[in-house]
Amino acid sequence: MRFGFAFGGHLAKDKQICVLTNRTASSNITKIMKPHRSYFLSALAAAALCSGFCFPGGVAPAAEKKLVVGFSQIGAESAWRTAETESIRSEAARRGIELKFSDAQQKQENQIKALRAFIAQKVDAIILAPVVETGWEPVLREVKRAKIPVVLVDRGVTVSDESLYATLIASDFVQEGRFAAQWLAKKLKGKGNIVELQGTPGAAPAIDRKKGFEAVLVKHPGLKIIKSQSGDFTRAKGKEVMEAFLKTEGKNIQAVYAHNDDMALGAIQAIEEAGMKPGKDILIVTIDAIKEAVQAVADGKISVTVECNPLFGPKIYDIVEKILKGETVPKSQSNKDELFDATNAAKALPTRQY
Ligand code: GYE
Repeated sequence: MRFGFAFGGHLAKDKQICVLTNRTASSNITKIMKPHRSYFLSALAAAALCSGFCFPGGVAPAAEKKLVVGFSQIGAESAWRTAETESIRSEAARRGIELKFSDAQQKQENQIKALRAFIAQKVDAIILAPVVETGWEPVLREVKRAKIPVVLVDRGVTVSDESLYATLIASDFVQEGRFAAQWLAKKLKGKGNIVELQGTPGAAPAIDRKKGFEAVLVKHPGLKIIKSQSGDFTRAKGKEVMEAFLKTEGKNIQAVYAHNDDMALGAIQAIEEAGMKPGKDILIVTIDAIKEAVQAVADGKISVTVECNPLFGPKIYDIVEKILKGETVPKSQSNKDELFDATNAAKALPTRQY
């Protein structure tokens, strides 16, 4: 007698095993299903079903247990993040995975609470988009003790023990910052005053995008960041901070470096309201490549937007499923991203997915 068991809606054909009695079933299964509870429960349920009534020479119906994943999302501060949420939610639905979604409204304390709730709910895996880099060790230790694997998405954490998470999937933020600076240095011929709109303080993309940008600036002493402040990755804050920059520096500003498109779009409004032309009087370089920003590049208002792909859904569940099967996955994986300027923005627009 053989049976298959279903995992996240997919039948794991390679895990078909012979079940003679309930006892042998359990012992076989324990070996094969390690290290995760969900496999174990699915298989036990299937074994119980089979011991009650077996189909002579046939295949017993598969016992299904839906894979349950908790997703602690940062918030909805940018169009990029909304696209990421949508990708992770829709792919869960497509695969028949039950997704427990929690929106932290940009607060780490809410994410810590969400993680504890996921432990109590005994989810099979946790996806965490950490708002800031530090302060995660205690709660990640609790998750580890509960034997729940954690997949970090889009932002990294700083921990002394890397076994506290299974893997990180993100973009290379330092490289994004470098690309933006290289493009600007070339355009301004190594000379000019820049104002910087930083992301959320303490967030990996804010730290690394600054680092990458400044690493290039060191080679161009004529290029200077004259003002730098956080706009929290939001359009409203980006506009507000840019208004303040314009008040104190005005025509002294040659370029804006925004850590994301939403802040750049806010800055455009501020520049226009001050009676200046974005893209002419003041150049704008930014990161994310959301559709609206690529459109602004095509319209000549943004000079360049460096892509940072938020469509993690398919990749993330491939990884979660691998981890739950006990397969090894790389500790970190980064996306391959492009850059959009006047040479390719208009052409790219019809196929932009976010
Ligand atoms: O650039 C920004 C968002 O963490 C990479 O967060 C992400 C950043 C993205 O709010 O738009």
